[in-house]
Amino acid sequence: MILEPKASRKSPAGRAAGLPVEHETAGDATRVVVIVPHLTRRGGGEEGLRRSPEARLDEAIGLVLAIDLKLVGSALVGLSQVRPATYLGSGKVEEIAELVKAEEAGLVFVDAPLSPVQQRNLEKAFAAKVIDRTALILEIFGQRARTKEGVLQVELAHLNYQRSRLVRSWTHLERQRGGFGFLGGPGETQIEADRRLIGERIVKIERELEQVKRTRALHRASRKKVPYPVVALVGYTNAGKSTLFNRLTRSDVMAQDLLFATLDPTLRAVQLPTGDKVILSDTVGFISDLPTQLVAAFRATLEEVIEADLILHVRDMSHEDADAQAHDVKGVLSDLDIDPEDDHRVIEVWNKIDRLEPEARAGLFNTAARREGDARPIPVSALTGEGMEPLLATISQRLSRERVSLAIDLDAADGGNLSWLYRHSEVLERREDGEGRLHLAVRVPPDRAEQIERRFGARRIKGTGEGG
Ligand SMILES: Nc1nc2c(ncn2[C@@H]2O[C@H](COP(=O)(O)OP(=O)(O)OP(=O)(O)O)[C@@H](O)[C@H]2O)c(=O)[nH]1
Ligand SMILES: [Mg+2]
Repeated sequence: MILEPKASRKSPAGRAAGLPVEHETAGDATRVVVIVPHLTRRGGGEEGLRRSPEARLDEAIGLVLAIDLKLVGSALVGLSQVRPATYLGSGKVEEIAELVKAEEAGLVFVDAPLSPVQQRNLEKAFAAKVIDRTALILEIFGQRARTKEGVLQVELAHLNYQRSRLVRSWTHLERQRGGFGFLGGPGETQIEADRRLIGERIVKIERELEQVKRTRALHRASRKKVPYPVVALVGYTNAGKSTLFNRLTRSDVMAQDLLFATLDPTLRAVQLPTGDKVILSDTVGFISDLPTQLVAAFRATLEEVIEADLILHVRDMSHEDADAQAHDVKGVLSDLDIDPEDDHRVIEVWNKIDRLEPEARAGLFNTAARREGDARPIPVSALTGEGMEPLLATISQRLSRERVSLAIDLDAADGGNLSWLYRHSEVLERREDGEGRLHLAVRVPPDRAEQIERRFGARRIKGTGEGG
C-alpha cells in the first residue's frame, strides 16, 4: 500500500521509522507518529513551487525532533483528494490507527492544515492526540522562546490560533519541562477557556507587547544615533544563518542541525575589512506555511529586518528544495512589506557550497556569475569560511553606495554642533581653514541626510562611494 512507514534519513535500515540514535530523548517523552499527506493529483493553478514528498517528510520529522518528542513512526500518505471529515481516506485512517496502536503513540502529527472537525475525528479514530502543522510550529516556538517578548509573541499567536478553532488541544499531554509549555502545564486552563477569556488575555498581551515594542523602539532609536548600518540575516530554517553570523562576528550563537534553533534576535557589531562598522542581526528562520498568527505576532522581532539597511537572504544550496524554500522566504518578506526582488537591499547568499559535488558547484558559480550586478548572489560556505571575502566586500560596497556623503561648513568654535555630528554621522574628513571655519565631510544614511542638509545647509558630495 501507499502507507510506508519511512525511516528518517539518518536512521539505519531495519525497523521502519526508527529514530536516529543521536536524537534519542528521555524515556518519558511523548511517542509520536508523523504523517505527511501529499496530494497525488494536482489541483489547478501553480501555487508556488512543488516540493518532493520525501523532502517534506524529512522536514516534518525535523519538526518533531525540534522538540522533545520521541519519533516512533512516520509515513508519506498519498491522497487524491482531501476528505472533509478526516482529511485522509478511511482506509489510510485505519492503517495509521494500527500503526499508532502498535507503536503505542500518544500523539500523531499530521503535516497539513486540519480543520477542528478533521482533527477531532482523527483523534477519535487514532485514540491519540492529533496536531497539525501550525500547532506543532507554535509548540516549538513556545519551547524556544526565552525573552519576555518572545514568550508574549508566541502566546499571542497561540491564543489567536485557539480562538480561530476553539478546540481542546494538548490537554492529554502532561509532563514537559522548560520552554513555554503548551504541552500541558499552565497552558491548559487557557486552552479550555471560552472565547471571551481568550479575548481578554489577547488584549492584555497586546498591551504588554506594546510596552516591549516601545522599549525596543527606544533601543533602536539610540542605536540609530550611532551611525552604523544594520545588516539582517534572513532565510529558511536551518539554512545556516547563525553559522554565518558566528563566522562574521566570531561569536557563539547556538547553531545546530535543529529546526528553529534561533528564535530571539541577536545583534552584534562587526567591523568590515574597510574599517566600517555594521550591526549584524540574526533572526528566526522561516518555513513553508509559517502560521500567519506567528508572522503577525513576530512583527516586533522582525522589525530588525524591516528596518535593516541591507538584508542577506541565506540559502542552503545543497537542499533539494532550495528553490521552493527561497520562494517561501520571499513570501514572508513580502508579508513584512519588504520587496524581496529589491536587489539594492537584498543580497542572496548561496550557502553550504562545501556540500556540493564539483560539477554542481561549478554550475552554481556559473549561474551566479551570469546574474547582473546587484542581482548577483554570493556563493559561500559558512562552515569552511569560503566566500567570506567577496561577501564582506559586497556588503561594504553596497552600504557605502546607499549612504550619502555631505560637505558641511561650521564655525570652528561651534563645539555643540560638531559633537552632534560626531554622534549622528560618520565623519570622514575634517579640515580647519585659517579663518575660523571647519570644513567637514560626513556620511549618513539617506533618511538622516535631509535632516543634516536642513540643519547645516550641507551640500551633497557626488561620487564618494568609497570615501573614508
Ligand atoms: N556543510 C555545511 N553545513 C552548514 C553550513 N552552514 C551551516 N551549516 C549547518 O547547517 C545547520 C544549521 O545551521 P544554523 O546556522 O543553525 O542554521 P539557521 O539558519 O540559523 O537555522 P535556524 O536558527 O534553525 O533558523 C548546522 O548543522 C550547521 O552546522 C555550510 O556552509 N556548510
Ligand atoms: Mg539560527
